Amino acid sequence: MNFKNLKNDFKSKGYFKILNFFDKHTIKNLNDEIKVIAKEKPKNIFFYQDRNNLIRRMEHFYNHTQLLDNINNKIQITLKNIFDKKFFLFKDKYNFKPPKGEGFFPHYDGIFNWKDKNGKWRKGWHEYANEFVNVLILLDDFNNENGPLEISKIHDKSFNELIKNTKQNGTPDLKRDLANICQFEKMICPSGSIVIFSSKCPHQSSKNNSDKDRGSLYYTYNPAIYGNNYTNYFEEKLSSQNKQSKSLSGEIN
Ligand SMILES: O=C(O)CCC(=O)C(=O)O
Repeated sequence: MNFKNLKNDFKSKGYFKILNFFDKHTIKNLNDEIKVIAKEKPKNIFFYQDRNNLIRRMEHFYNHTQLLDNINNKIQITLKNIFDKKFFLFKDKYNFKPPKGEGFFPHYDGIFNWKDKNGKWRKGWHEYANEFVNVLILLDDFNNENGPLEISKIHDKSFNELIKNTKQNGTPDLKRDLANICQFEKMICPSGSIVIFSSKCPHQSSKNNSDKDRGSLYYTYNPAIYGNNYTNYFEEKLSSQNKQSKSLSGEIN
């Protein structure tokens, strides 16, 4: 792995992929553990459904098993090697994409306004930090049929500028005319690969048109200079008055 090249790719495009970062045995164990969690639905793990009542997401689980925690530790070390600075885990999510599971409209991550429990308007994720790095761990192969993640070049601007590019409806979805001029690259990679991308990269995906589940694990980090926000973020998300579900709102194609 050439850390310098990866850092340069991130600087110019806002994303890069590392193929086969985790071995197949680890991926199988992860898939098995996630199946058990999804079945047992522990109380402190949060589950979200789409408008077709399919379970599409779970959050707040990284310390539920030793393996999930080890994955986080390994990624933190890798981020430090690539970016020469320490990162804290900001949030974790697992996206379920069953056959016919809908895609995601083009969006940034964390660029939306939300009302806190006292009725005060707050600035998306940027209440907690000004830089976020998403790490996607592919738990299944991503191919043309199963609605792979698609990423476009970073819009490296401030929250106040980026929010003007969004629909400003409580989601970070991009305005249609802007989304139309983004050039999205499909992340076609084998399971075990990881994709590292800035939250300021527009990204989208289409419906899962295959007959198999497609799972993806996302760990999002902020540089350590912004502190450890994991607990605070989830507490405030739960008590937020903004109940608009981020992007589980419809297929795009
Ligand atoms: O898993 C996908 O299809 C895309 C996920 C995504 O864009 C998100 O969760 O922000």
